[in-house]
Amino acid sequence: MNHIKLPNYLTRRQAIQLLGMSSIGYLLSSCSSELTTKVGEISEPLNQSFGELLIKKQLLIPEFSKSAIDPKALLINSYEGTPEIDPDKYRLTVDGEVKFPIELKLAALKQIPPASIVMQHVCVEGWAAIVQWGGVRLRDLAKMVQPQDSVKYVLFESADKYTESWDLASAIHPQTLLAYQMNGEPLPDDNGAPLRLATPIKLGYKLSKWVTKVTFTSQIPKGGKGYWEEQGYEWFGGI
Ligand SMILES: Nc1nc2c(c(=O)[nH]1)N[C@H]1C(S)=C(S)[C@@H](COP(=O)(O)O)O[C@H]1N2
Ligand SMILES: [Mo]
Repeated sequence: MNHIKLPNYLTRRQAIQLLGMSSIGYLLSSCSSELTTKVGEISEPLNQSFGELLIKKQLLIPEFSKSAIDPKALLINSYEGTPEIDPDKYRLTVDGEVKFPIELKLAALKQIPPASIVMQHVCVEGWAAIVQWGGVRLRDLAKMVQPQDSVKYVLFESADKYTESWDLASAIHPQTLLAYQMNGEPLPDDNGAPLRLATPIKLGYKLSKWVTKVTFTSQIPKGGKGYWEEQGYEWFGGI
């Protein structure tokens, strides 16, 4: 709409109505100060502290029914094969800008009240599958370590050196899990045992398998956006 000359007595909003543009079209094409406000609203959770986000009602994605689960549809997608992890020696580190960093054994993780979700896993390579995941809510781990107000992002490290970085709001969404169980069974090694990310709000490549470390931080380090993101995949990776 920047190429179209509009009478300058019209406000931008009236002009948009005249041109019949949707607000999203407006959002994408406008360069007014209203745009800054709108983008600000969209990225607002990034500026919200852990405490605020915890009490904020986050939109829940409807679950699929158990009968929709299709185990064969879930393909294995690993950039470098399955790493060997001794479950007895395994520890999950949760650290960063937090009040109480922790290291948890699997047995300790399994003492946290579990959550389950039946969701669609979507891989950008062109396949999708309905899967049930069971495990701990990442928000419950966050409550344990208590991120400081400076925190905006969460970094994930995996045993195969895969890395991920997320916005805090998505990480502590009530449906975001660190799963140790899949389709009613213990999580198979190839699918990320002993612990992997699962959530209906992010694409497959955001869902790190074999997670060993979760770091709450105010900054994503240079080169640390994520394994695929550093090669050009979109960072937010929302569904
Ligand atoms: N550590 C690690 N996590 C990973 C990957 C990987 O290569 N390494 N691949 C990602 C991609 S692209 C997808 S689609 C899913 C696949 O999960 P699945 O193998 O359990 O189907 O894992 C994601 N998490
Ligand atoms: Mo993927």
